[in-house]
Amino acid sequence: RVKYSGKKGQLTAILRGMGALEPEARREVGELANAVRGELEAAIADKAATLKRAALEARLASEKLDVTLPGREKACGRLHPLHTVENRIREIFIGMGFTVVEGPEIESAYNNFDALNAPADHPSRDFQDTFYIDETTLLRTQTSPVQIRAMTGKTPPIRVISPGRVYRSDDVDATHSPMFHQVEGLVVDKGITMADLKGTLDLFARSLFGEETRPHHFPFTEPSAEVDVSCFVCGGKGCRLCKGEGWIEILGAGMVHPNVLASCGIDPEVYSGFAFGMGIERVAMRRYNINDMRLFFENDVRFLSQF
Ligand code: 2U9
Repeated sequence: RVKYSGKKGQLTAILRGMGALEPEARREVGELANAVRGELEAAIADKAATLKRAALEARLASEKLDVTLPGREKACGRLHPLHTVENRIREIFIGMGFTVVEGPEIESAYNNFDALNAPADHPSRDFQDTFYIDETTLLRTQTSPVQIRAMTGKTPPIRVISPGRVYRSDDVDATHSPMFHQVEGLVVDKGITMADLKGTLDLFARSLFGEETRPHHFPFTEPSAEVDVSCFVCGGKGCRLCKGEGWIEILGAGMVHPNVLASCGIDPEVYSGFAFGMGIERVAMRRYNINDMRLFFENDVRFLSQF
């Protein structure tokens, strides 16, 4: 292009020189020069297209993509089994009209013990059994104080559950940990009886574990109740984990003491209520047939990725 039609090109020189020619010769040279220019431009365009195609082919050859190769799998996180079980428990109670309430893990000894009618000499108040921050502040040993907060200054009906972490100065073994998870529940209204407690827990246990659930007689205190599940290691025959009993406690329950209602400003002559509490780790052990609580906290992905 530069050699023939550039500024100093040969064809350009001829076109420029045409002014000096006789009119006759100028017409002849003009026609010829125009024809040559047309052919030149066509040849240049053709060559440009060929070069462009060759460049594309070279690129396609060098950047070849094998679409039959297997894809690279994305590592995807998932819920911890304790969270899955907690979420399921939340769903079941929300379905029965309960509200979920949460509260602080650092609590006053008043909310954790006194408001719950725990006598001053109760063994769980001991410095050996509870993590105290100072004389009046502690790591909650149960989520009951959340319900004390939910009840104080409120007018029944009250239907709440409180899931969360709790702390007890226990030695670690297959069914104990100094930090574990609970869901507690509380219902206060006019005319609440043990029958409401039994119906609620029965529906809960059937929803969570299926129809092969049965009430189990708990003869030691009254009115109290306990929900046991057959041992997740021996299936009920009796072994070291269940201490030969074949059953493992997952939930305790009973009627709320009138003093507890009164300390929250609710008249026990008018209202009554029931409460229950369960350990989420033990529920999850039963659900997934896990024989050691420590597995939940070791964070071994080979264990966690199974859920
Ligand atoms: C208020 C009043 C009473 C909560 C309750 C239990 C019985 C119970 C244990 C089960 C296994 C704790 O996780 S565990 O170790 N819980 O036996 N908890 S009644 O009672 C309340 C709660 C709130 C205001």
